[in-house]
Amino acid sequence: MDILGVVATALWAMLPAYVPNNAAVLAGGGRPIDGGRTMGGRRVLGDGKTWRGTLAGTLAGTALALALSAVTPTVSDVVGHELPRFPLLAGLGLAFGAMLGDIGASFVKRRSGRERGAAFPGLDQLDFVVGALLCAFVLAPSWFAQTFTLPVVVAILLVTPLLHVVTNGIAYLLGLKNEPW
Ligand code: CTP
Ligand code: K
Ligand code: MG
Repeated sequence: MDILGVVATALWAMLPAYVPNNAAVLAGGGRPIDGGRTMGGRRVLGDGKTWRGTLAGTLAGTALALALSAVTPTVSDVVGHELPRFPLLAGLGLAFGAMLGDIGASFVKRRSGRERGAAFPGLDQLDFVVGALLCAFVLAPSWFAQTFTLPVVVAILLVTPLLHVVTNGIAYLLGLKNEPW
């Protein structure tokens, strides 16, 4: 596979993992997952991780995966490269895993004394990637093995932080997010 094919596959396969965090920003609010509980004097997760945001993000990413599957042949023709379809469990794994990774990062941030919204460079850009890949591996192992070859994973790890910085910067400028990360 040439480098464009690798990057196209990486971006396409991760779309269901990119969308959940943004959907959560739009839909978030309401009851926090940790119910306000603390651990060692700090919130377990904080007010930024809500049931509604998590559900909305998971549904949005899963729905996107199903929609992408429907247009995979067309888009593959346009791109000139055979892109993967998403079985339901693959889409669900990527979307829910992205949310879980983000939640895990908030747990780590609170334990390290960072308040809600504080930046944690590196973790902020890759938490959801690690969560999405792990969850997809667990829920759809054979699809995972076919799709995420080593070059594709390397491309994901290189391109995602750039995309994350750009999309969050835009969300901040549009007034949708309180911080540009
Ligand atoms: N959000 C949500 N539920 C989630 C993830 C995000 O409701 N599982 C919403 C919240 O309104 C949150 C916003 O999306 O404030 C931005 O998400 P994020 O930057 O991940 O949260 P922060 O508020 O920055 O909190 P943290 O420091 O814990 O990351
Ligand atoms: K985050
Ligand atoms: Mg934040």
